[in-house]
Amino acid sequence: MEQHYPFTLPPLPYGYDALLPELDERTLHFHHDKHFSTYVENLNKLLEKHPDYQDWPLERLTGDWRQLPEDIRQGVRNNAGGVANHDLYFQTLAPLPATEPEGALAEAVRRDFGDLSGLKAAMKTAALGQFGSGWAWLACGQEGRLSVVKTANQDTVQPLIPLTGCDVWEHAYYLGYQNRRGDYFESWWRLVNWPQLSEVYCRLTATCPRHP
Ligand code: MN3
Repeated sequence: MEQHYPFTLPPLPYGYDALLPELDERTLHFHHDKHFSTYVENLNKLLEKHPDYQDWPLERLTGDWRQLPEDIRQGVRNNAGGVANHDLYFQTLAPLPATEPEGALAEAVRRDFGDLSGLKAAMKTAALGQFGSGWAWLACGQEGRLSVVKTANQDTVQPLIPLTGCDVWEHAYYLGYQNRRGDYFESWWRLVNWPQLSEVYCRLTATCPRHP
């Protein structure tokens, strides 16, 4: 999200019923229009009285929150993270049918995880192993190295670049799955927009096929 204060809520990139049966309309409505929206509103409220930081892009707020004045430091950490993480979450899901990594990303998955089921297993372990609220991420590091990491609350994976993340806060799945985080993970996995991630990965690593 290339933005600075005042932040605005990006629209859901598909219909509220587009991810059925994996994610239901009510879950998407609450998750996007209430939870995501609240992070945006809270972040704006925090920065309202601090003009010095209003030109900081989101990536700087999430990366450099330690440099902020004490009265807004923790709030910006939580809410700028919430904005960045949810923006990526909704942008990197897509309606069924399920897809798979392509091109350079497919090769990187084989190199770093053996195969797609190896990556899925690592992601599931991270998603189920995150105690309490947080995220499991597929992230890109130096030289395009892929890794799976988990973060607590709304912390980001910086300085790694997140390709996609599974939100394991209960608000992401409780209406549809109650306490069954593993079932939610399986549904989330089927919705990952691999063609889009593949495109992002090849741009990050400058391995895109050249078009004449
Ligand atoms: Mn969430």
